[in-house]
Amino acid sequence: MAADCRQLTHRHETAWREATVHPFLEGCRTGTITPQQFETWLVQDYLFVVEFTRFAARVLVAAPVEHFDVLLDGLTALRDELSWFRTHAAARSLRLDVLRQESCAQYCRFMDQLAHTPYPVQATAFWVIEAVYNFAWHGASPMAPPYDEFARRWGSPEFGAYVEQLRRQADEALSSASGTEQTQAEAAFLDVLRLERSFWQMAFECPES
Ligand code: HMH
Repeated sequence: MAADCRQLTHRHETAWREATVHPFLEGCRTGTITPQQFETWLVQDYLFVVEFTRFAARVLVAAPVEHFDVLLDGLTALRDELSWFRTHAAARSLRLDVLRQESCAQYCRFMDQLAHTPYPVQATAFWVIEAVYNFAWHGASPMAPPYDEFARRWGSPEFGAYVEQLRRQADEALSSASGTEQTQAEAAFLDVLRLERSFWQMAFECPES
Protein backbone atom coordinates (compact mmCIF):
# COMPACT_ATOMS: atom_id res chain seq x y z
CA MET A 1 0.00 0.00 0.00
CA ALA A 2 1.21 3.48 -0.80
CA ALA A 3 2.48 5.28 2.29
CA ASP A 4 1.10 8.66 3.18
CA CYS A 5 2.51 11.25 5.56
CA ARG A 6 0.51 10.09 8.58
CA GLN A 7 1.60 6.51 8.02
CA LEU A 8 5.21 7.65 7.94
CA THR A 9 4.88 9.37 11.33
CA HIS A 10 3.21 6.32 12.86
CA ARG A 11 5.68 3.88 11.37
CA HIS A 12 8.62 5.85 12.76
CA GLU A 13 7.22 7.00 16.08
CA THR A 14 10.49 6.78 18.01
CA ALA A 15 12.49 8.72 15.43
CA TRP A 16 9.69 11.29 15.27
CA ARG A 17 9.76 11.75 19.03
CA GLU A 18 13.54 12.06 19.09
CA ALA A 19 13.33 14.80 16.46
CA THR A 20 10.64 16.79 18.25
CA VAL A 21 11.23 16.37 21.98
CA HIS A 22 14.53 17.69 23.24
CA PRO A 23 16.06 19.24 26.38
CA PHE A 24 16.65 22.40 24.32
CA LEU A 25 12.90 22.89 23.91
CA GLU A 26 12.25 21.88 27.49
CA GLY A 27 14.78 24.51 28.55
CA CYS A 28 12.86 27.14 26.56
CA ARG A 29 9.62 26.02 28.16
CA THR A 30 10.96 26.31 31.70
CA GLY A 31 13.21 29.30 31.00
CA THR A 32 16.36 27.42 32.02
CA ILE A 33 18.00 27.53 28.58
CA THR A 34 21.11 29.73 28.69
CA PRO A 35 21.41 32.81 26.45
CA GLN A 36 24.40 31.15 24.74
CA GLN A 37 22.39 28.04 23.92
CA PHE A 38 19.44 30.03 22.66
CA GLU A 39 21.59 32.38 20.61
CA THR A 40 23.45 29.46 19.04
CA TRP A 41 20.10 28.11 17.90
CA LEU A 42 18.90 31.55 16.75
CA VAL A 43 21.91 32.26 14.53
CA GLN A 44 22.19 28.73 13.15
CA ASP A 45 18.47 28.55 12.46
CA TYR A 46 18.67 31.81 10.52
CA LEU A 47 21.43 30.25 8.40
CA PHE A 48 19.24 27.18 8.00
CA VAL A 49 16.19 29.20 6.94
CA VAL A 50 18.21 30.99 4.26
CA GLU A 51 18.93 27.61 2.65
CA PHE A 52 15.43 26.35 3.39
CA THR A 53 14.10 29.30 1.39
CA ARG A 54 16.21 28.24 -1.59
CA PHE A 55 14.86 24.71 -1.13
CA ALA A 56 11.27 26.03 -1.04
CA ALA A 57 11.92 27.86 -4.31
CA ARG A 58 13.18 24.63 -5.91
CA VAL A 59 10.12 22.72 -4.68
CA LEU A 60 7.98 25.30 -6.47
CA VAL A 61 9.94 24.66 -9.67
CA ALA A 62 9.14 20.94 -9.43
CA ALA A 63 5.51 21.30 -8.32
CA PRO A 64 2.34 21.00 -10.41
CA VAL A 65 0.62 24.36 -10.89
CA GLU A 66 -2.26 23.29 -8.60
CA HIS A 67 0.22 23.32 -5.71
CA PHE A 68 1.54 26.83 -6.36
CA ASP A 69 -0.80 28.73 -4.02
CA VAL A 70 0.31 26.93 -0.88
CA LEU A 71 3.98 27.05 -1.87
CA LEU A 72 3.86 30.74 -2.77
CA ASP A 73 2.23 31.50 0.60
CA GLY A 74 5.05 29.53 2.17
CA LEU A 75 7.68 31.58 0.35
CA THR A 76 6.02 34.82 1.47
CA ALA A 77 5.98 33.58 5.06
CA LEU A 78 9.69 32.79 4.75
CA ARG A 79 10.38 36.33 3.63
CA ASP A 80 8.81 37.57 6.88
CA GLU A 81 10.56 34.90 8.87
CA LEU A 82 13.99 35.91 7.60
CA SER A 83 13.37 39.51 8.50
CA TRP A 84 12.02 38.44 11.92
CA PHE A 85 15.25 36.50 12.55
CA ARG A 86 17.32 39.54 11.58
CA THR A 87 15.34 41.73 14.00
CA HIS A 88 15.93 39.28 16.86
CA ALA A 89 19.59 38.93 16.03
CA ALA A 90 20.04 42.71 15.94
CA ALA A 91 18.24 43.10 19.29
CA ARG A 92 20.74 40.66 20.79
CA SER A 93 23.71 42.15 18.90
CA LEU A 94 24.36 38.84 17.19
CA ARG A 95 26.31 38.51 13.98
CA LEU A 96 24.68 36.46 11.26
CA ASP A 97 27.68 36.28 8.95
CA VAL A 98 29.21 33.36 10.84
CA LEU A 99 30.08 29.84 9.76
CA ARG A 100 27.51 27.09 9.87
CA GLN A 101 27.97 24.49 12.57
CA GLU A 102 28.39 20.95 11.21
CA SER A 103 24.77 19.91 11.92
CA CYS A 104 23.47 22.95 10.12
CA ALA A 105 25.86 22.46 7.19
CA GLN A 106 24.78 18.82 6.87
CA TYR A 107 21.12 19.78 6.85
CA CYS A 108 21.77 22.41 4.16
CA ARG A 109 23.67 19.90 2.00
CA PHE A 110 20.77 17.47 2.36
CA MET A 111 18.30 20.12 1.11
CA ASP A 112 20.63 20.90 -1.81
CA GLN A 113 20.65 17.25 -2.83
CA LEU A 114 16.86 17.04 -2.72
CA ALA A 115 16.80 19.26 -5.79
CA HIS A 116 17.71 16.19 -7.82
CA THR A 117 14.85 14.06 -6.50
CA PRO A 118 11.31 13.70 -7.95
CA TYR A 119 8.56 16.03 -6.73
CA PRO A 120 6.88 13.52 -4.35
CA VAL A 121 10.17 13.22 -2.46
CA GLN A 122 10.63 16.99 -2.30
CA ALA A 123 7.02 17.55 -1.23
CA THR A 124 7.35 14.97 1.55
CA ALA A 125 10.60 16.50 2.77
CA PHE A 126 9.14 20.02 2.66
CA TRP A 127 6.13 18.91 4.69
CA VAL A 128 8.13 17.06 7.32
CA ILE A 129 10.62 19.91 7.81
CA GLU A 130 7.74 22.22 8.71
CA ALA A 131 5.73 19.53 10.52
CA VAL A 132 8.48 18.69 12.99
CA TYR A 133 8.89 22.35 13.94
CA ASN A 134 5.15 22.73 14.44
CA PHE A 135 5.01 19.61 16.62
CA ALA A 136 8.21 20.41 18.54
CA TRP A 137 7.40 24.01 19.48
CA HIS A 138 3.75 23.30 20.11
CA GLY A 139 4.65 20.32 22.29
CA ALA A 140 6.82 22.46 24.54
CA SER A 141 4.27 25.28 24.80
CA PRO A 142 3.50 27.51 26.54
CA MET A 143 7.07 28.74 26.90
CA ALA A 144 8.57 31.13 29.40
CA PRO A 145 9.11 34.68 28.08
CA PRO A 146 10.96 35.70 25.95
CA TYR A 147 10.73 32.27 24.30
CA ASP A 148 6.93 32.30 24.09
CA GLU A 149 7.15 34.40 20.93
CA PHE A 150 9.28 31.72 19.28
CA ALA A 151 6.91 28.96 20.37
CA ARG A 152 4.00 30.87 18.86
CA ARG A 153 5.70 31.31 15.49
CA TRP A 154 5.80 27.58 14.82
CA GLY A 155 3.40 26.22 17.40
CA SER A 156 0.40 28.34 16.43
CA PRO A 157 -2.83 26.95 14.93
CA GLU A 158 -2.13 29.08 11.81
CA PHE A 159 1.20 27.41 11.25
CA GLY A 160 -0.48 24.06 11.97
CA ALA A 161 -3.01 24.79 9.21
CA TYR A 162 -0.19 25.54 6.76
CA VAL A 163 1.48 22.23 7.69
CA GLU A 164 -1.82 20.47 6.98
CA GLN A 165 -1.94 22.03 3.52
CA LEU A 166 1.60 20.84 2.88
CA ARG A 167 0.65 17.37 4.10
CA ARG A 168 -2.29 17.18 1.71
CA GLN A 169 -0.09 18.18 -1.20
CA ALA A 170 2.60 15.69 -0.26
CA ASP A 171 -0.03 12.94 0.13
CA GLU A 172 -1.44 13.75 -3.26
CA ALA A 173 2.00 13.56 -4.85
CA LEU A 174 2.77 10.31 -3.01
CA SER A 175 -0.47 8.67 -4.07
CA SER A 176 0.63 8.60 -7.70
CA ALA A 177 4.35 8.11 -7.03
CA SER A 178 6.24 5.01 -8.13
CA GLY A 179 7.48 2.45 -5.61
CA THR A 180 11.01 3.81 -5.95
CA GLU A 181 9.84 7.35 -5.33
CA GLN A 182 7.94 6.25 -2.25
CA THR A 183 10.99 4.50 -0.90
CA GLN A 184 13.03 7.63 -1.55
CA ALA A 185 10.38 9.76 0.18
CA GLU A 186 10.49 7.56 3.27
CA ALA A 187 14.29 7.75 3.33
CA ALA A 188 14.14 11.56 3.06
CA PHE A 189 11.57 11.63 5.87
CA LEU A 190 13.96 9.67 8.11
CA ASP A 191 16.91 11.85 7.10
CA VAL A 192 14.97 14.95 8.20
CA LEU A 193 14.22 13.40 11.58
CA ARG A 194 17.88 12.55 12.12
CA LEU A 195 19.02 16.02 11.03
CA GLU A 196 16.47 17.72 13.29
CA ARG A 197 17.64 15.79 16.33
CA SER A 198 21.23 16.65 15.61
CA PHE A 199 20.34 20.34 15.13
CA TRP A 200 18.71 20.56 18.60
CA GLN A 201 21.67 18.75 20.10
CA MET A 202 24.11 21.15 18.44
CA ALA A 203 22.30 24.18 19.91
CA PHE A 204 22.07 22.52 23.30
CA GLU A 205 25.78 21.75 23.37
CA CYS A 206 26.47 25.28 22.24
CA PRO A 207 29.80 24.82 20.43
CA GLU A 208 32.26 27.71 20.12
CA SER A 209 31.68 29.44 16.81
C1 HMH B 1 16.21 23.23 11.97
N1 HMH B 1 13.99 22.83 11.04
C2 HMH B 1 14.89 23.71 11.46
N2 HMH B 1 14.64 25.02 11.45
C3 HMH B 1 13.45 25.49 10.99
N3 HMH B 1 13.24 26.83 11.00
C4 HMH B 1 12.48 24.59 10.54
C5 HMH B 1 12.80 23.24 10.57
C6 HMH B 1 11.12 25.01 10.03
O1 HMH B 1 11.15 26.02 9.18
